[in-house]
Amino acid sequence: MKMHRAEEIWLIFGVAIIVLSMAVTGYQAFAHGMAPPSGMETIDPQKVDETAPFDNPGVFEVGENEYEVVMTLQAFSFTPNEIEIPVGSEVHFTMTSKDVVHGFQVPGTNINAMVTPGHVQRISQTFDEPGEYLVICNEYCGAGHQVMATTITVK
Ligand SMILES: [Cu+2]
Repeated sequence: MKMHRAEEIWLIFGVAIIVLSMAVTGYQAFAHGMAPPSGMETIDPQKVDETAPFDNPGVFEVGENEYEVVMTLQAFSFTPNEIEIPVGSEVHFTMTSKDVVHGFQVPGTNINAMVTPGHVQRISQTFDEPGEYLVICNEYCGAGHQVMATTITVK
């Protein structure tokens, strides 16, 4: 096969780039032990009540206009049940389940999380509009699933 000199050069150049990229990626993955980020936090679901921060659920001010809500979900309620925050605050929810899989959804916002036993779920939201926000469990969790709801009051 007859090849033009310029074709040959570009072919070598192209193959060299592929080989080099594979070598760099391979070196990073194996030699440095790289893995995709997971950020998974686990907790013993039998010991939620004794494990910080879930031994003291509630609404905490963590900064200017910034709140953390430490929450446990259990059949068929949310603890704390009353959440009140000022308008415009950023709220960080830290949640876990004490029994089965529950959902944490606030219709009209982007909050929609699955809260599973043995894991810590984190989700943040800024509430710019005052009002009563309905919170519902959207994962079927048992006979009382339909009553598992609460509200977040923003004022
Ligand atoms: Cu539930």
